[in-house]
Amino acid sequence: MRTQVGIVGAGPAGLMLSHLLHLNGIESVIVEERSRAYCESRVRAGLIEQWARDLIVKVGLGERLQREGLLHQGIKLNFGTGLHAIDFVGLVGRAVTIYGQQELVKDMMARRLEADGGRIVFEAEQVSVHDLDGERPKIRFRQEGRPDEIECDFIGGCDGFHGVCRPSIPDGVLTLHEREYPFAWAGILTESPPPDEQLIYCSHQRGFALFSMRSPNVGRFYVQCGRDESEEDWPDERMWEELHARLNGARPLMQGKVLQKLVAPLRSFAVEPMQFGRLFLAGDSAHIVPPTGAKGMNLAIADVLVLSRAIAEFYKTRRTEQLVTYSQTCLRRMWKAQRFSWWMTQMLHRFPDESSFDRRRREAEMDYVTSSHAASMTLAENYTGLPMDI
Ligand code: FAS
Ligand code: PHB
Repeated sequence: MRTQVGIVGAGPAGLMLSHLLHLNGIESVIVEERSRAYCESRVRAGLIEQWARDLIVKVGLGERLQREGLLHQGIKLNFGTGLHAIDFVGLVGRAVTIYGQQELVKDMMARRLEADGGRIVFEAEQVSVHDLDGERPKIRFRQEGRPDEIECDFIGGCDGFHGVCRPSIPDGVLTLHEREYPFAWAGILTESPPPDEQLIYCSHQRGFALFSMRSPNVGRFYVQCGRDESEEDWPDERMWEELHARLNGARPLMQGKVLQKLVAPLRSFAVEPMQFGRLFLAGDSAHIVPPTGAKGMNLAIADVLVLSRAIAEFYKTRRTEQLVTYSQTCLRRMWKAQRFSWWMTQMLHRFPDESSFDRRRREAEMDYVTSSHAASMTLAENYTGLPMDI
């Protein structure tokens, strides 16, 4: 099979890249190891930055998001002295949107496959990439036991943290940066109304907690837990007990049926450069941020916006400037998102070896962020998404 751009992975990065290329008249084929149903049911991100929302609407993917997404004008921090609102619109004139990642994936799948007749190879096995530093890179895979190959001009490595694209880059090319946090998040999706119409980030001596949502009747709640704990360690009773304790009576919390549960370790990870030959890494395949800043999916969309423009320039003019600067352009934004995500994580979580000095310092930081106009503006500016020309 031959196409212009071969893409590995049908997550937010791969699907958005394929769509943006299509809008530029560029052909692409996505190779995905899972089934369509699995990709559309994977519960992950839930928060979309202002520019990303505007882009999704602008490129014709926002019809359902505009109808069902929840527009949030701010968040609340809950610590020692109670609930503190951060008014994004008042501070920086921007908001965020709560809309499940799997809902966005469903919308993008429907557009690619049904509306635009795009190609996605699902349940591909033994996927591998080849000839990355040549003019004709290739994606090889097996489907229903039969070997197949896609020859292309460029490969979009959108296969997430555990994919094959990044590890296919020869040793010595990439520089890895990593920070593992001594805790994880235990999260539930539950048929109960969130305790507030806005997200509540809690910093409590028992640890961090987050009260997010997917709709006015479906809550998405997380608690900080031990890095080596698993879902089995978090039976529903214990989850609700900790959620009540860490909300600390700031709002009433109604319990409901737990629909889904996961435990996810927190890490900060990044590779430089995000490109090798004709392979361009985008999204979680190149960088992971702790979810405290809600940046992961937004960064994936930012990467492929830059990549789609660079590839469109190449096909229009054969000029390669934007392809050459792809990595440094994305890294600049990614490191600011890494900084903000680390900062939110260190301010709101209790570190196991934390001294009383560190605890008091964190409390002073939360007090400063919620009582200083300048400091809350900085949080609002980063949380709602640093500007991106769409
Ligand atoms: P993805 O991992 O989503 O997609 C990669 C795709 O590649 C998958 O479909 C996978 O099946 C496929 N694949 C993997 N290996 C393959 C192979 N060998 N061959 C073919 N296909 C392969 N981000 C936010 O912005 N906001 C949030 O609120 C937020 N909350 C989060 C909560 C949790 C618990 C977690 C775990 C993450 C959260 N994130 C959040 C981050 C998350 O959303 C990721 O950043 C986002 O999924 C990244 O998208 P992709 O880069 O497309 O990678
Ligand atoms: C979510 O809704 O899943 C969510 C929201 C904000 C975060 C992390 C996760 O910081």
